[in-house]
Amino acid sequence: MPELVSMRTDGDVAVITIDNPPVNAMKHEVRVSLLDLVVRAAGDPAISAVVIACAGRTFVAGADITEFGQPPRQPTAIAIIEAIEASPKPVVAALHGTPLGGGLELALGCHFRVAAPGTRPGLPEIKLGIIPGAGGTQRLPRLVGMDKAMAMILTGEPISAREALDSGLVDEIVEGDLVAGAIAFARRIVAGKRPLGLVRNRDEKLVSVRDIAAFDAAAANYTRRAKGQNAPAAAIAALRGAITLPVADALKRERDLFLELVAGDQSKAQRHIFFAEREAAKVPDLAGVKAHDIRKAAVIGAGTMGGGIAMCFANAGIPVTVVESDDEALARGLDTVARNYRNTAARGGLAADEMEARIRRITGTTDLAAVADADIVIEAVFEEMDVKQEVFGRLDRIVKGGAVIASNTSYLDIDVLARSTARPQAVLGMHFFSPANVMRLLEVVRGAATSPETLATAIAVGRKLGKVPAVVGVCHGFVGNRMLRLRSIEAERLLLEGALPQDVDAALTDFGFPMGPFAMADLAGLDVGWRMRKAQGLTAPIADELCERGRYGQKTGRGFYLYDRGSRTPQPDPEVERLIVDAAARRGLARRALGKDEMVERLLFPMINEGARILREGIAQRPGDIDVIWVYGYGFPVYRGGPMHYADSVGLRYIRDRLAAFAETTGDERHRPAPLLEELAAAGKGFASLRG
Ligand code: 3H9
Repeated sequence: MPELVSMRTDGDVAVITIDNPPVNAMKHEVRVSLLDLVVRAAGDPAISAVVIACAGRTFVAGADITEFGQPPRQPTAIAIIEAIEASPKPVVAALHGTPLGGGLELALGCHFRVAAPGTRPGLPEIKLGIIPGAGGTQRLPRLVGMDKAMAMILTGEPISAREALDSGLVDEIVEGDLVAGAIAFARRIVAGKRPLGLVRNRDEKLVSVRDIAAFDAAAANYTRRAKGQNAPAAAIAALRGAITLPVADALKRERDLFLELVAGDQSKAQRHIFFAEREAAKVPDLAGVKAHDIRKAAVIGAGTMGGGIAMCFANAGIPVTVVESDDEALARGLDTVARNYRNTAARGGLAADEMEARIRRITGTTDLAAVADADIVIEAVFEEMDVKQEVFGRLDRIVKGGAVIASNTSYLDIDVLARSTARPQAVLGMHFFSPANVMRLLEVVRGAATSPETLATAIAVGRKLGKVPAVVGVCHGFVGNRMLRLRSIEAERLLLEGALPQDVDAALTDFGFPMGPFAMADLAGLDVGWRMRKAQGLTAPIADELCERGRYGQKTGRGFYLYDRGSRTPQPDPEVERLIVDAAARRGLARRALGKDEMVERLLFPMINEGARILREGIAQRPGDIDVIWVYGYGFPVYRGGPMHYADSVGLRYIRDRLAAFAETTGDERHRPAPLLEELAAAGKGFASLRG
């Protein structure tokens, strides 16, 4: 086995190589060896410069996240950076891949940085609910300026190699052999006797931001969007230190803030999602199964979902044919897609030539025969079983052998659809979320007959489209919508019991959801849910009555709320209040004041209970899969880790007892604690204990 960290010499240049696949995370053993070799090279009279490089696909992509939550072990990354800074010889970081987090901080501690083209450096700690903890908030603004550093640290997004060069983050882009280029660079430094300034002591880019008011105004742009989260405010506090404190004090402050966050619940929840996201697409019996190559795709239906799905393929560089039944609907769908692209380009999110290329990758037709050579066909027609069955039957006669035939249905039975074809093994569900080109979740629905190759291909395609695929089984509404249904029922009940739409929505937005259920329903269009309920023989007392009055939500200017012309801001409507009060009176219900905490429990605990049933039925493989589905598809606050992780943090005994109490008062059998929840609560365990 190769050593985790090794050193070789090239003349008088020492090359230290880290080799800890897959991403060269700086686990404890790596830190021990790296420190040892840095000190050795610094003290070796035969060595005049040092290069730190990595084997494999990337320079160090950060601290080893699995070590967080355990007591810190010496040496920390800080000790290594201090040893580098104390080195009398130039230390050059040779960057490639994704130098992230602690990896980039290590590079920032070096005297110089060179990078391969295509390198994408960044400080993504904020996505894990923490801040850089090894000097990133101090050294990065000193190199690239405060504005850019703030953007990188507060969004967590990496930058390109070009931007890194232009902003001063790296000193040179090396074409060709990176390590050879880094060695040559180091030799030039030695030969030119360039002084070894430390990044921590550079101040020239901070002089202009001593204006605290301007700093605070820029910071507010980021923290405003981060309600409820601790890390963004901490990141700002640490960055502020760069312009208000001596560097040693600012570094200490950053470290204290980092340690506090890393020990906190929010980071724990976000780390859970980081790993759950990667696990959700893993299916034990798929090991070794090869996904088919996807070179050409087809989407049936040019409506909102169909158009959005086509954009996903076009964005990923895959040509896609969109099929509609008539010319007018096709033109409307393609126009919407083109408008979406133009809007993105106008906002600066896409270069004009790239926009054109993406639009060109989408071809429209009314001839279903055009999908004959597609490697994957995704059906996104009207949500009705007979319509879809008919489409599947026709596709079966046209689509080439070996292609995947997927349905974007959000609740219909995939097995019934599969039986409309003579190749049920090629059929599965690929449930995108609206807007499909934006939302990251992809529920991949495995039917009873779906073959391993079909499933592996759908997962691989999902990844290629930049989605987070989560594999689920067949049941009405799959995982996400099946749980959502419980929440919707409860939200309506709360109205009858005494709340108003704005109260219920505020309870959930305060909890951290971007939107409450009623504002969300207005946005989606109340008629959509109404039609689905009617098809399934279901009712929703208030929503149904609003629809009967022609109040379909934002599109009609009235729904659960009122909307001023052209506005998307919901305003409470006295007519809705009267409607609710009357509906409650007709049912003989005495309305009462409901507290926010009570509403949150009433909305979320029945969903968690349903999650327990879903797990017992094997519809979801793991609790983390349900969490990923809710975070990426339904806006569950990531810093609470998804419903099942949240349930564990609240305690399953408490949830069981509350559900039992709800069942007594509502008489709703679905509130009875699910057997799995009962068992875990009785054993004093959480859902996390179900992991193998
Ligand atoms: C930090 O550095 C704090 C410092 O400021 C303070 C102290 C120094 N640790 O994503 P992939 C695993 S915080 C442990 O599928 P890709 C991952 O779970 C850290 N494991 O590959 C997966 O395992 P498996 C800041 C890690 O090519 C495998 O590697 N850094 C880590 O699509 C492959 O990952 C970050 O937040 C890690 N740091 O994407 C970077 N990273 O195969 C987090 C990955 O068993 N990582 N794994 O499922 C990423 O963003 C992506 O993994 C990366 C590669 C872009 C690097």
